[in-house]
Amino acid sequence: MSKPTAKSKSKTPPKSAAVPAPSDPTAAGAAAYADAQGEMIQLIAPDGTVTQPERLPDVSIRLRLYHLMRRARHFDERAWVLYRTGRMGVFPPYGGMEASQVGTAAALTPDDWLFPTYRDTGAALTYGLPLAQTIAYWRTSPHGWAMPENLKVLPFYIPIATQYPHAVGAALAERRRGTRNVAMAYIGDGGSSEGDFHEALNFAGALNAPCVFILQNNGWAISVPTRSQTRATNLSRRAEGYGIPGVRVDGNDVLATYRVTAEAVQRARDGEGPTLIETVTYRVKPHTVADDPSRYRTAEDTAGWDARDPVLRLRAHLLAEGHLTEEADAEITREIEAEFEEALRVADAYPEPTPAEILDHVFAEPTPQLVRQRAQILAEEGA
Ligand SMILES: Cc1ncc(C[n+]2csc(CCOP(=O)(O)OP(=O)(O)O)c2C)c(N)n1
Ligand SMILES: [Mg+2]
Repeated sequence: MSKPTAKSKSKTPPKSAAVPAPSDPTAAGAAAYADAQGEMIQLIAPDGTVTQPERLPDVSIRLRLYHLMRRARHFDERAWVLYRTGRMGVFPPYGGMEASQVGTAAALTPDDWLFPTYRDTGAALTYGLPLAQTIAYWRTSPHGWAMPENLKVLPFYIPIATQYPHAVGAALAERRRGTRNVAMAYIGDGGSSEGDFHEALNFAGALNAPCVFILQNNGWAISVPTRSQTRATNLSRRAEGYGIPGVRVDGNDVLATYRVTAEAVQRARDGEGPTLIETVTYRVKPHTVADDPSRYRTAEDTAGWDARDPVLRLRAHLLAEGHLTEEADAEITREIEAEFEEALRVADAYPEPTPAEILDHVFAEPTPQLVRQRAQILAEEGA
């Protein structure tokens, strides 16, 4: 190989320009959490100690939230293993964000609406998306694409922020129909810099839409730390610009996320309009199972978050208060594992998808173009 000339050398950007300095991303999530401590709602501290006893949900709700978080985590962990063995497609993990997803989704009733992003499998499972269908979805199988007719959950949104205006539309439709149902939509810190986010908040505020907006600040938009995305340091305050309440909550405390969301849902049902809830959490895992975060952040950065694990936090609380025993916990593990393996058997038994199915489930009634394209695919297959 020839030696690089001085000219070609000067074209290569210095390494430090391409890879952010470690101190920058390291600060992003952990520092945001530390900054937020004083101003975010928290009911139990990271070690499980109760900080606001008067606001704790009933024990039956606490136990339900624990079960749902364990179930969500199990899915996340199994998805990794299945991906590595070629039995799952590219999957965006949410491990470590269960309190942010489960606590919020559990505050809805089945008559409401849920608008999840690709990150929110934990929220969709909590809301009732069947396990086997969810597995099929992340296998990119058409068997996972059409949401069950009796479940008001939208397919996972991949284009950032588009779900927010859609949720406002669904909320307004519910009000026109004279119901008390609400629409809840999720977004990430990165998504909250998109125009759709701001338009939706303004639209919802101006028309007093029964909406609950969940903004999961997990410290990262792929490789870009929240700090570099915006100069705003408290994303819940974005609500002020639209005249609606903004709440900042410890996104790793499921009792807090549940309590705050249940209150926002109630306000929306009572005609008091939308709320923005920022859940301060952290994306401990890579962006997707195909991402390598060691290229843009350090292992120490993520390690600090183990101590704030949402599942272990609630577990510590329940054990300390005598609401959970080690035996009961082991039984939950057995139950969750058996449920998942059964769902996997069901998903494995779905017939192999055929190429023409890629056009099914796009519209309720296919357009003339889709009818033509389907016929063409079938003809090519037969050829
Ligand atoms: C409209 C649009 N622009 C860009 C992308 C590419 N993209 C995929 S994920 C992502 C980062 C989103 O970060 P955030 O909103 O914080 O969500 P998180 O992945 O952390 O859950 C981007 C820019 C996209 N999917 N859609
Ligand atoms: Mg993010």
